[in-house]
Amino acid sequence: MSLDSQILRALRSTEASVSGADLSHRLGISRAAVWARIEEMRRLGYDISASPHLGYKLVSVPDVLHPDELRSRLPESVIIGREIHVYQETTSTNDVVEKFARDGVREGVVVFAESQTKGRGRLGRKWLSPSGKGLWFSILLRPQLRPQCATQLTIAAGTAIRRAISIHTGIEPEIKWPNDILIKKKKVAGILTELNAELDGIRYLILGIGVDVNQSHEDFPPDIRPIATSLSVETKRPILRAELACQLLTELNVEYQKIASKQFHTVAQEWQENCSTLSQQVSIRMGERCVKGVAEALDEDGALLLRTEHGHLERIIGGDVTMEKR
Ligand code: BTX
Repeated sequence: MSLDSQILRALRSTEASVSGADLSHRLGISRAAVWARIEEMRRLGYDISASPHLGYKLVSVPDVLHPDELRSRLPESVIIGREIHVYQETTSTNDVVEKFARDGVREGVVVFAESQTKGRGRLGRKWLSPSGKGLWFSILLRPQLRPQCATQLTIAAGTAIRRAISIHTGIEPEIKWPNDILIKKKKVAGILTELNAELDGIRYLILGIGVDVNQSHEDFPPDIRPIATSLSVETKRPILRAELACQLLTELNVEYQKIASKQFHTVAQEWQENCSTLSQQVSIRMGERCVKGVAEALDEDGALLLRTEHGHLERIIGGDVTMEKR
C-alpha cells in the first residue's frame, strides 16, 4: 500500500488528530517526509489541518478519484480493488483492463476513468461518460467457471450495484435483466461483461460498470434524457463519488466471494427479489430474433428462463428486453 494510502487510513482511523511523530513511526519515514506527503495531498484538494501540538486531522476530501484514497477506504484483504488505477481520460476502461489481462495481471485490478472518449455498451452501443460526473470503471476477474456461467458475474454485479446504491443513498433501485439498474424506470447504471474463454474455462472476464452519479437532468443529451437519470437527480444532493466507489467495490467483493464459493443461488435469490423483469410479459430481441413470453426465473448458470407464448421454457443468455402491456 502506498504511503498516501497509509496516511489517509491512519487519519481516518480516529476522530482525533494524529501526530507527525506517530505517522513517521508507523510509516518508517521522517517527519519531514510525512509533511511533504501531506502537502502533496493538500495540493490535490484534501483539507488536512495541522497543529503543532496535536498533529494532523482530515477535515474533508475532494470529489476526485484517487487510487490512494480509494485503496485507503477498502480492507486490505479485498480481491476486487487490491490494485486500483485512475485515468483522467481513456477510450474505454474495458480496453485498458483487456491490456492488463493479456499481460497476465492477476485478478482484482480495477481501472477507473474520469472520462471515456469511447465508452461502450452492449453490441457496440455508445455509453456517455462525461468527465467527473459518474463512475466509469472496469474490473479484471479470472473466475474458475465454465464459460456458460459467465452470466453469473453480470447477475452478481447487478446485485452488488443495486445494494451499494441502496446503502449509500437510501433509494431502492430495480434491476432490469440482463444488465441495467433503474430508478423509476430510468437507467442509472449499466454493466458490460466481456469474456475471453476456452471451451472448458474462462481465461478472463472484464466487468465494465457505468454509474450516473452527479449529472443534472440537462447534462444528458435530449435523446437520452427520457430514459436516463443520475443519483444526484434522484436524491437532490451531490454524491461523493469516492465513497460510493468504495461501497460498490465492497459489495462487488461480497458477491464475487459468493460466486467463488459456488453460492450463486444466494446471489440469484437477492437478484430475483429486486428484478423488475420477472413475472412480466416481455419481448426479448436477440439480433434478428424476437421472443415473447413471461420471464419466470434465473437458472443455475444465470440465464433467464422465459415461458414463451407457445408454453415452452426457453433459456436466454442475452438480449434487449421490452416490457409488454398486458
Ligand atoms: P447497453 O447497451 O445496455 O446500454 C447502452 C444504451 O444506454 C445506449 O444506447 C443509450 O441509449 C443509453 N445510454 C448511453 N449512455 C448512458 C448513460 N450514461 N446513462 C444512461 N443511459 C445511457 C450498458 O449497455 C452497459 C454500459 C457499461 C458502461 C461501462 S463504463 C465503464 C466500462 N467501459 C466501457 O466502455 N463500458 C463500461
